[in-house]
Amino acid sequence: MDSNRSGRRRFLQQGAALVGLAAGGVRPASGQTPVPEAHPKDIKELIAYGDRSRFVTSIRVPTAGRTSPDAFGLTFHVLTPLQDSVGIITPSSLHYVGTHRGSYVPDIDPREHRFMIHGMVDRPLTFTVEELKRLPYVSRIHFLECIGNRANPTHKTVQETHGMTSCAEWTGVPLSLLLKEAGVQNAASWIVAEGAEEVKGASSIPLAKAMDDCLVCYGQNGEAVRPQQGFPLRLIVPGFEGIYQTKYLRRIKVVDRYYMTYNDYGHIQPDPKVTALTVQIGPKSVITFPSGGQQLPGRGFYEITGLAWSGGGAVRKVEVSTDGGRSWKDAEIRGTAYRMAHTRFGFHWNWDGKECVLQSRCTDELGTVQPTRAQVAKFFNLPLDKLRVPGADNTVQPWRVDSDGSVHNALS
Ligand SMILES: Nc1nc2c(c(=O)[nH]1)N[C@H]1C(S)=C(S)[C@@H](COP(=O)(O)O)O[C@H]1N2
Ligand SMILES: [Mo]
Repeated sequence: MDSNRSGRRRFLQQGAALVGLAAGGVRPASGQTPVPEAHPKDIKELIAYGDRSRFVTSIRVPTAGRTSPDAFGLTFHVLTPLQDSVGIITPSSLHYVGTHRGSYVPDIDPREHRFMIHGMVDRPLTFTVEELKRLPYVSRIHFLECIGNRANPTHKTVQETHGMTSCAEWTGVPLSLLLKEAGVQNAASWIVAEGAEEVKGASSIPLAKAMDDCLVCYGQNGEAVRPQQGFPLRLIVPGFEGIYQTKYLRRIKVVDRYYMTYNDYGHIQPDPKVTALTVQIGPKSVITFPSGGQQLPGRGFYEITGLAWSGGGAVRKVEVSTDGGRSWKDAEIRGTAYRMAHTRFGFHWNWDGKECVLQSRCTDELGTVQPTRAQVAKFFNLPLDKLRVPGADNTVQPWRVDSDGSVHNALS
């Protein structure tokens, strides 16, 4: 904290220098398109549904090495441009899309859609979307993250290393309310949630979690859930990995055991140590500025900023290291640290123009600390060199700033 206070003092002293720096600007990272021509859309269209400025060109990109849609017209994971993110909400148009195993985006007429709760309940229930909307609802800010969101040495930008996580305000009916209405039988212990598309997104979820904080959502960031996020209904399972967040939700079966489904193929690991470290996302953070592919114009003051999140609840603390992990100092939480939500942090930094490595690590409300790759390698008894983290990868991401101001993935 002390260092941050003196950092702020220096910040004020350097006011004049800052004005000069701003003119230098920061080169945009990859994933940016050239500025399109003026008035690409009819003015009536823009009045009906607004667009961003044509000078703002940040876009999603497919997972490195893939194209989306692919040769078969199928969508693959596309990544959020975290390097351009501000605050904690991901605009719906930039939310990552985790359409796994190559499903088409279903085109569902909400008037035709039905959602059913059945299995070990006293009163099986079927809802239309309109009927669900008549029930009491809540809005909560939660992140989603795909288990495939693991940094590797070939990734250049933060979009490539961490772009399979996004955060939105989700609106819907608490699943507990619906389950209580259906009357869950005593012997029940799991639910299976199923989506409506051809390769069904089905997952087994503990009943305790279903009764705790899951939401059957029809709203995303103040409007209907987007088709790529599961229109007209999607399940939000706060803090659990992406595969549990069933899109196009059409059925929840209450059962008395874990059901193996298509989702489990290649997903559940035989090693209990690995499996224990999946399901609930561990504490994780990443610096979004400065990050790989960006260019600092010169030495002087910068505000290091990034995102932290955890499936274990709220982020309690974020620390930043500017010397390759030798020393760590507390960053400031910007805004509110919501439970199971992206949390923005900031850290005053004066760059002396020498090569250095920037890292962040977070601690959640359970007191769990984000590990380094070296710690994970030791835990699994694997060589650190070319480590592919088993299960969920929540390791510390190092960015190397070269003396010319260029920023690189320090894993490469
Ligand atoms: N119905 C359905 N739900 C699904 C999937 C799917 O393919 N079908 N993919 C899952 C996976 S693997 C992830 S990571 C998240 C991604 O959610 P998003 O596309 O809204 O970001 O949705 C999950 N829910
Ligand atoms: Mo995923």
